[in-house]
Parts: sequence; structure tokens; C-alpha cells
Amino acid sequence: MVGDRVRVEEADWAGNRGAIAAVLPRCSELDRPPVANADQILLVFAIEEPTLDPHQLSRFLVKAESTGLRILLALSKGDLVNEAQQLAWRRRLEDWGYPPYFLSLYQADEFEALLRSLSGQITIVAGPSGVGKSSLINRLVPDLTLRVATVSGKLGRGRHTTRHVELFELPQGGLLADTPGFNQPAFDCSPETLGQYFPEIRRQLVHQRCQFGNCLHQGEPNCAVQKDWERYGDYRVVLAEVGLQQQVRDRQGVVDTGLKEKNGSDGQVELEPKLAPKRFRRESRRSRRQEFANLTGSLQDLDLALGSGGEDA
Ligand SMILES: Nc1nc2c(ncn2[C@@H]2O[C@H](COP(=O)(O)OP(=O)(O)OP(=O)(O)O)[C@@H](O)[C@H]2O)c(=O)[nH]1
Ligand SMILES: [Mg+2]
Ligand SMILES: [Zn+2]
Repeated sequence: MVGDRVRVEEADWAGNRGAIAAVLPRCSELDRPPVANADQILLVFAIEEPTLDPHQLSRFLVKAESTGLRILLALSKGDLVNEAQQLAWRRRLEDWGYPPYFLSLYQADEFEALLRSLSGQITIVAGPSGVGKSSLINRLVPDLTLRVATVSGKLGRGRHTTRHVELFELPQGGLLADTPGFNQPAFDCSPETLGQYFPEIRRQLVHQRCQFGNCLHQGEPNCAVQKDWERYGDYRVVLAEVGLQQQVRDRQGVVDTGLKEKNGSDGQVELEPKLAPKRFRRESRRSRRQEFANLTGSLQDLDLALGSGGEDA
């Protein structure tokens, strides 16, 4: 992967070649964009061209949170809106828990402050297509002239769009990964962990806890999470999505989520735990073993090999 640390044997220094003998253990690993050993993600969104869609930004933030890496947020193309609009976005994103850096190629911006938080770090620059990721990296890395997109057409995808992941060295120390833009991040977390990816929920759970450990914060008895924050709707939408994904995995027999659908008081589909945690663990092991057996097509052989107590096979 881009970002891997490797041991090279028989280096041919003159020919600038060598054989990779081993890939050292990774301290982090991202699938999309594929980068190893990164410290943080710099999420770049344009305020205009393309117009900032708060729901899309929210999805990218959730995806970024699920990596466990530090998150920085930059809003680019600040020159395309007025100061009042910038201030409104700043306030809004601070409420979400992500104070943004405002950037612009064409007017004074917060480039210096951003630079300080990048130095010495390995940073993945990610975000939708055409927001100015490559333009920003050109600015951060002197003498670099990455080709930037000439946006055209309805999709805003043009020529010179970035098509691969590459690391660049900052003069202050640290590395930046330019990545191809993508527009719809997919999630792979469980409904119960989703809440941890919203700073608004994390903040509320610092001093209080919900009554149930697997609470989904949808109005369960003694839930400690309020509903009066802007992204609560986004939370519910993503929750329903990851819940459905898990049900699909369930039906394929991969693992039992322990959740079932019910109709909530406000007419929306809600998920609720369907089994006690202990029983749920037992169920899930059995279904996992079942799936493995189906895969190999020899349930009997497998049961013999595992024995009846082979729980963690
Ligand atoms: N007005 C304005 N335009 C900008 C700014 N930064 C970048 N652009 C323009 O936005 C377009 C896209 O820039 P890129 O840097 O190629 O965007 P990208 O995010 O790397 O795009 P992909 O590689 O497709 O993901 C280019 O035409 C840039 O000139 C800015 O601060 N203000
Ligand atoms: Mg690019
Ligand atoms: Zn709760």
C-alpha cells in the first residue's frame, strides 16, 4: 500500500532499485483511499463549485471518524462566497465539533494555521472530486505542479482529475497523500458503534450514560442523548443504512446483529436490540460456524473437527 514501510534487500543504489523483503506492521490502514500508516485525515470540501452539501459532508465525516485517525476539516474556494456566508459555515461546523480552516487560492486564508497542523504528520487529503485537493497540495509542496482538474459538465468531473494515491513530502517535515475524489462514502460499522462517530453524541455521553449499553439513541428509556442538534437527522439516516446493511449480512448468514426493525413513534423505522447480549453472542458464533460450514460444504466434518465446545473456531 501507499505509505507502507518496508525492508529492502539488495538495494541497487545506482539503478534506484531494490527488492522488498518485508512489509513492516502497519499502525493504520485505510481501504478508501488505500493508504497505510497515516496519522490524520484532512477532509477538503469546497463551499461552492461544487456547492457544499451538509449531508454529504456529514457522511464523509462519519467515514473519517470510523478510521480512528485525527480529523482536520478545510473549506476551500472561500473566494466564491461572502464573509457572512463563511462565518455562518464556521459557526455551524463548530457546533458539529469540526472547526474548519478556510482556504482560497485567491484571497487571504488560514493556510499558515493549516500548515502548522500538517507538519511532521502523515496526512491523507480526501474529499469529493473537484474541491481543490490537488490545488492545495501544489500550494503546500513548493516546486510541485500537480495537474488540477479543469471542471466541466454536469458531474463537475473534468480532465486532470487525480486517479491514483501518491505521497508528497512537506518541506516542514511530514507527508501528504493526494487521493482521487469520490462522492459517496460507504460505511461498514455496526449500528451500536455509529454514535461514537458523532462528536455531538460523544459530548453528551461524557457525563451521563444511557441505561442500555447497546442504546441506539432513538428515544429508548433513559437514553442520555438529546435530539435537538442539527445532525440528529443525519445520524438517523446513517443508522438506518448501516442497520439494513447488517440485516443483509444477516440474511447471508454472516453474523447476527441482534437488532430488529420496529415502527417508531414518529413513523420512522427504528432498530431495537432483539436479544440479550449473552444470548446474542452465542447466536452469532453459531451462525458464523454455520456460514463457514456452508462455505466448505461439509457441515458434518466441521462439527467433528470443532467438537461441541469449539466456541471460538
Ligand atoms: N475559485 C476557486 N477555485 C479553486 C480553488 N482551489 C481550486 N480551485 C479550482 O477547482 C478545480 C478543481 O481543483 P483540483 O485541485 O483539481 O480538485 P481535486 O479535489 O484535486 O479534484 P479530483 O482530483 O478530481 O478529486 C480547479 O479548476 C481549480 O483551479 C479556490 O480556492 N478558489
Ligand atoms: Mg486531484
Ligand atoms: Zn442512548
